[in-house]
Amino acid sequence: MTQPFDAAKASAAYQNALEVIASVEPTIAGAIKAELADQRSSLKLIASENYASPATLLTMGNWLSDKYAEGTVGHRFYAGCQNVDTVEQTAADHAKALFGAPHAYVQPHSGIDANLVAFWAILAQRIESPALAEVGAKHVNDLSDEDWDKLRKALGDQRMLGMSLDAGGHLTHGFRPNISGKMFNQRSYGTDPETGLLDYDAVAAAAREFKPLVLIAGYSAYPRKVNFAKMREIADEVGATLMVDMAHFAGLVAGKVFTGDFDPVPHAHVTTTTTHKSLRGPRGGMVLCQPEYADSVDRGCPMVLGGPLSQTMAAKAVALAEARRPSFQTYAQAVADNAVTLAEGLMKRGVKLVTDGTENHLVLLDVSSYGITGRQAESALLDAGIVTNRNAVPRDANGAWYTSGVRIGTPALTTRGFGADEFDKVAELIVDVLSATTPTTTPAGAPSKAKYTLGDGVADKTRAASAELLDKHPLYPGLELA
Ligand code: DSN
Repeated sequence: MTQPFDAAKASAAYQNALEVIASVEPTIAGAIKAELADQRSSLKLIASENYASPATLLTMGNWLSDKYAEGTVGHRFYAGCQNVDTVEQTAADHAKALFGAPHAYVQPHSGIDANLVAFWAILAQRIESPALAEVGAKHVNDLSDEDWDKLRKALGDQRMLGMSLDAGGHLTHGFRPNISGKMFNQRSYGTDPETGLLDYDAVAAAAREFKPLVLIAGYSAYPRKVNFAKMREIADEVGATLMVDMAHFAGLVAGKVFTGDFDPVPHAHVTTTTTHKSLRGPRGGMVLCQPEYADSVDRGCPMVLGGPLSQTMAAKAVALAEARRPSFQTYAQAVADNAVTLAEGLMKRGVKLVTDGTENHLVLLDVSSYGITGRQAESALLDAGIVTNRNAVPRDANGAWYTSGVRIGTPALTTRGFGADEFDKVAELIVDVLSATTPTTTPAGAPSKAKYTLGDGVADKTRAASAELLDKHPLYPGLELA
């Protein structure tokens, strides 16, 4: 399911590029080659990773990188931006067409940056403060530095309601380690303690009580669909702006797996995403929004972003063009189908999954029944060549560092062409490793949360079985480097 490409041309392009790089700094050329070898030889199951196409990757290595272009299309703070205008407009046009969005802003350098742009736009658009009238301004965007001093005090206590971290929410949804937790007074909604599912009545009750300015929907570790029509009803009832962070599942939206009530774009006032996860583009971010937020969103640079990375915007345009092809819908459906196969394969072998299944691209394993932490599971799986990441489960007794969970996603291996048979085998390999992992004992006699032993020969046996699967579905087939 890799995006089709001309292997001979891609091989020549990369080989020549590496030789040019090696003539200046061979260590870097070596690291680039080694990364391809590593990616080819491991079972990549990190839910937020993927493999972009050679066309997308090659688009990032060129002279577009040398151009400054702060501002927006047709309104730049530098001369000579006509080609960057073409790039940015093309990417935005593809994004609008792909997602059916009235407006798209493709400059954010990452998901966090996209969220910052969105937060700024919502504050700028929504704040009605006596301080504005006091200084004779209609809009936050019109304030002078002096006005800001007054307004900062009057803006206090803006509220944000988002999913709790242990239910699968994201740090940028109002949590303290991120600026969003400082800009906003945050409250979280969790999931039902019995089912692990989002309880919309509980979200509505929290919204009625808390009256947030921003209701955030979206997640990085919740294995289910979200009904965005219901979330919008809740937002409307309490006068909140609905912001959806679809970073994880943008590929499922683009590929029409999530439609109707489950497609965030028509329901949210502002939708943010990264472009490199299930969407399979270059590393970066993007904001889609309703027309009334467009002017503030377009002020993202220089309000909260540095100058646009034109080479990355160009690669976004290429990846979005790929995602508009029918083959991407086949890919997205396979990502979701493979997640179901993986979930069933794990559950039939006795693994406990949060929510007892999946409706998207990821599954969240609760590994506590193996007597190990998420950290031990993550490390033991890595020893065996299976790349995952530990993740808290709801109400996690081991906290956010050691955790009791492991998050596993299907986008990357689906790009390699893995199907139901392969994902069932992957489930078997994961269970073999977890079953053979035992915590060591601390000097005080308690089980360690970090150290472990893995049964003799399990890592080698798993690597050999993985290699068979990986050989059957090579990454970038036909791409050869000397
Ligand atoms: N780091 C991304 C993830 O792995 O989900 C989200 O920020």
